[in-house]
Amino acid sequence: MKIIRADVIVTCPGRNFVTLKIETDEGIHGIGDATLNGRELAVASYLKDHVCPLLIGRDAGRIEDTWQFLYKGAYWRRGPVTMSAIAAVDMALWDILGKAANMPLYKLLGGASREGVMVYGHATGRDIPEALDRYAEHIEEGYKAIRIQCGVPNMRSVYGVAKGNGMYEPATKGAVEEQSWSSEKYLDFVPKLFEAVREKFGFDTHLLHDVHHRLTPIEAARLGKSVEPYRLFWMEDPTPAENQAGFRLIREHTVTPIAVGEVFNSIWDCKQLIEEQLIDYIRATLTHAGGITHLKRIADFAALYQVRTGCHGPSDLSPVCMGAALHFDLWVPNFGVQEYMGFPKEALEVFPHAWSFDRGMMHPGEAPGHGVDIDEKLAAKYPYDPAYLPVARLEDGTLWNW
Ligand code: EZ4
Ligand code: CO
Repeated sequence: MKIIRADVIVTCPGRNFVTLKIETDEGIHGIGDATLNGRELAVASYLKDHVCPLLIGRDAGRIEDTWQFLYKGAYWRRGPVTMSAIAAVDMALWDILGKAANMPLYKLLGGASREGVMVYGHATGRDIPEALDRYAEHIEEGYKAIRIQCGVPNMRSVYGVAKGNGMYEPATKGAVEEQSWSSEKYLDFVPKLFEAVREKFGFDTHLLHDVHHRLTPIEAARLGKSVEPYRLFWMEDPTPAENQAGFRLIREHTVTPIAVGEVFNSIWDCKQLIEEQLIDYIRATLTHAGGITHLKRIADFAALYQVRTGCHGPSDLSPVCMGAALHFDLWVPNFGVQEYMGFPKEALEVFPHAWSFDRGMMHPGEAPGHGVDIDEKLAAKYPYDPAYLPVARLEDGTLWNW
């Protein structure tokens, strides 16, 4: 089966998504997600201008060889743009293989390791009472794992809190939003949030929290230690992870589990973190970390060290990534949890999908391939709408980690 066409579709049904569609001479097509929030057109161009022409005439079934060809053949290895582009090709080819075999992707990977995929939702509030209300709603909906984020008193803005009553969306149109940050205020406040959750709801739900790279290693160590009585499922991205050895400092001081890696794009970003058992969950995703072929490699390596998966699943990864991720999650033996933020209604219409949600558990469905398609006519109605992720500044104006 030969590849005869490869097209990039950029669409904004509620938010921007980049999709690669690969067609074969046997009439089977597959799609892959290539969305890199705030830098979408760089990946679209990488695919359109540099990768699509190379795909024409290739055997659609040689997935591993195509991955190696695009990775090694670029000479310039790794990086989010390159790896998201390779991921989209990889996802589309696995989709084609599944359709050709008339099998859902999870069966091709080795079959289901569990009945369903535990996902965590986001409970966010401007203050503790509001955050607790959202937490209660998630319990009502059946969620077994819930992330909580909350406004910090006397801080102008904070990560992860929805602006109105709608969905949380960090990217803004036009200018880059400048947020303010104080590690001192946050560190004083956030243990009270977890205390309130455990006091009100007990320990029956998994409690998660995203620090979003804001602390230094020693501050993260202090946070982890101070919240041990609330038994977090994980504390996510406590400090930026370019320096993997920095996590030793956190690990020496606390047993609060650590999840890292939503911005990672290759196994090399987490090699030391995993090998030295400095983390408990690896958050690398299909779209940003080289697709199924590469995430499989990361997960298998992580399994040797009892590190489990916790794939990133924000609304800025498309429903295509969500579908493929659920197949991956259903199979991967060392599964931990999957993030699920939900999608704008228009996005769910543009991407017809086989996956389903039921009381905090998801299933990829039984459709051949990854089970997600794109309605190109509908997609064309939502033209690209540039948006940027925010930045964070300390109260004296110093640019910080967002
Ligand atoms: O801020 O995907 O855990 N989830 C997150 C996300 C990220 C966005 C950035 O595009 O940290 O909400
Ligand atoms: Co995060």
